[in-house]
Amino acid sequence: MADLYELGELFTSELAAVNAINDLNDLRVRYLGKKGLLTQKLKELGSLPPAEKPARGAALNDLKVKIQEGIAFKQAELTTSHANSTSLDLTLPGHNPLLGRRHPLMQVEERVKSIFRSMGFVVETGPEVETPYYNFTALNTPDWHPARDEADTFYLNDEYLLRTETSPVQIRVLERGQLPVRMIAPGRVYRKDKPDPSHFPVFHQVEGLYVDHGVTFADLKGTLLAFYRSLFGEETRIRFRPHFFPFTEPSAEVDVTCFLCGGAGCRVCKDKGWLEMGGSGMVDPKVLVGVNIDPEEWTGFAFGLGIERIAMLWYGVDDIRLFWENDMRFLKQF
Ligand code: 2NL
Repeated sequence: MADLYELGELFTSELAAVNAINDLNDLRVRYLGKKGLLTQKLKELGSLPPAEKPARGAALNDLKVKIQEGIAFKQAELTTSHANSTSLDLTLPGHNPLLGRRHPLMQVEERVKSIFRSMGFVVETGPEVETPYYNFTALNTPDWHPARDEADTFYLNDEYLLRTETSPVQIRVLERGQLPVRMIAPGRVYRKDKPDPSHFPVFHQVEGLYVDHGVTFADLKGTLLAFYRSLFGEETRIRFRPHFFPFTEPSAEVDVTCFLCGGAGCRVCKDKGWLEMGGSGMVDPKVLVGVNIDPEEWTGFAFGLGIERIAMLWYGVDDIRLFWENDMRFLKQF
């Protein structure tokens, strides 16, 4: 039976070398065709002495099954897997999947949050759909104030509006009655502004609030100075210009020395040397009374800054609408 063993081995090695359907068909004919190698052995069976026939017949049948199965298996392999029928072409250009990254506005927001966290501020969030009470009344904004006008604020109905600042988050935190409070509230805010290079009806703010025993304007100045030095560099200076907000008294706008020229004047600061950064002030006692906090016992400072403004100055983006177009050519640059 050694000849059958050798035929089986020959088949196995020939089958392994087959890589195309045509070659497989040739192989099938070579073994199982009318004049095939196995077919000849089967024909010879008849001329054997009767005593040898059963064992020889069984061995031939085993080999036939092995060859048929081998061919069927190879055929399935060749017809289902292209990788096995075509060789790997290493000269083809590779796939180049796009790498995701954070939106530039979120990169700036993360930087701002991280600096304030390092100074002990807790990040708080709240609803973007608000009530006129949390958005205006609790912030000492009178009924007649133009900010309440339908021309400036998105009202959903008589009861609800899209928040115009993140201050309502701070009111909700103060309402919990757990003092002191040292928090920032980042998030989207909405105003009915016609889109132009510096306006868009949705944008991002970070507001900060610190209420404790004996908080003064000096704490406000020191906190914002430390923040802007961390953000723009340790040489940065700041200045406060008197202003008015319904929710703070006194109030001030904050300027920082230009991070590009350091105050000498350049294209970033439009030759002014200073960049306007946002508003701030001491929390108006009326706001504290409104959330059941005694202004004789507690005082606080608050501030607000715009994320788009920082991102546009920092990255040199001259049109705020670019942040909302989600054009990959723009977003890839950050
Ligand atoms: C700006 C002005 C400001 C505040 C926001 C605030 C919040 C509470 C109480 C008092 Cl709960 N004030 N927020 C105060 C001053 C200015 O934002 O120019 N934002 C970009």
